[in-house]
Amino acid sequence: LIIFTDLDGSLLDHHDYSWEPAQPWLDRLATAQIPLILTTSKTSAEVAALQSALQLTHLPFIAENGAMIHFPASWRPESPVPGARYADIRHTLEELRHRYDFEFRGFGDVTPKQVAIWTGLSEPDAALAMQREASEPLIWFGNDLDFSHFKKCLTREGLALTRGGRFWHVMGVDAGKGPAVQWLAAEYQRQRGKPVITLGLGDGPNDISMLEAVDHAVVIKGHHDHAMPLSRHHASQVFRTSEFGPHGWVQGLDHFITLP
Ligand code: 2M8
Ligand code: MG
Ligand code: MG
Repeated sequence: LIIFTDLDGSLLDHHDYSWEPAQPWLDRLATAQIPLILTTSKTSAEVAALQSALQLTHLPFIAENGAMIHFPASWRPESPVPGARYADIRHTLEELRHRYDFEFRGFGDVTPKQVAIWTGLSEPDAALAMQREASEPLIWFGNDLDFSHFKKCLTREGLALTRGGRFWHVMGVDAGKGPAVQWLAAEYQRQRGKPVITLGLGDGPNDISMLEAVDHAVVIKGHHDHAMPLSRHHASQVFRTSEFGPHGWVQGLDHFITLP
């Protein structure tokens, strides 16, 4: 078994980013040596810090909504991640804004103080969230008509939008949590020489491709009103939690896994 989990609004509380309710399950997974792969829109800098706090540094992780996959030092696979670079994404965004007067603000437009206000992160943590490599979170202030025009412009530039808990995220059209999860699951399978079973947990629209890529999916109740439709062609089961964040995360693992 391999577990892929979203962070904000899933393992971490949407408001205060704590994972306390999940600690007993984290301990159980560690004892049973079940890999827990952090799969998030956060930056590599943020995930590295969290991996240490969660004692998961021996495991790979997926950052920036699948645009970045990181391996522990003992792994030497070829990096599968192509895709857009942050500087190019920013360049495209600035050009589109200049040309069409689109009203949005990305992390690259503001100070750590502003990101801290938007997110509730401390300023040092906000600074880590701003160390982006391959995706840009933004807030859209314009109208719906302009937004669909904005989307079309991004498509023409080979970029796509996905929705996180608070932000829209701009990234390369081929990136996504789903493809990254598929790639890592295949790599585990290759290393182990036998099929692996996968379980995924997530609360937001940007988690849908991940939840569709795993065998068992936990849809954690989210602080948003986006429907979370899953087209279940391959997966065996979907469980939807009644609780938010880490409490829902615990419900999901209780539902699918029995461990001492
Ligand atoms: C951003 O991502 C969240 C995840 O769902 C969002 O869109 O609301 C990320 O850019 C991340 O780097 C940051 O830590 C997080 C803080 O809420 O916001
Ligand atoms: Mg989330
Ligand atoms: Mg996320």
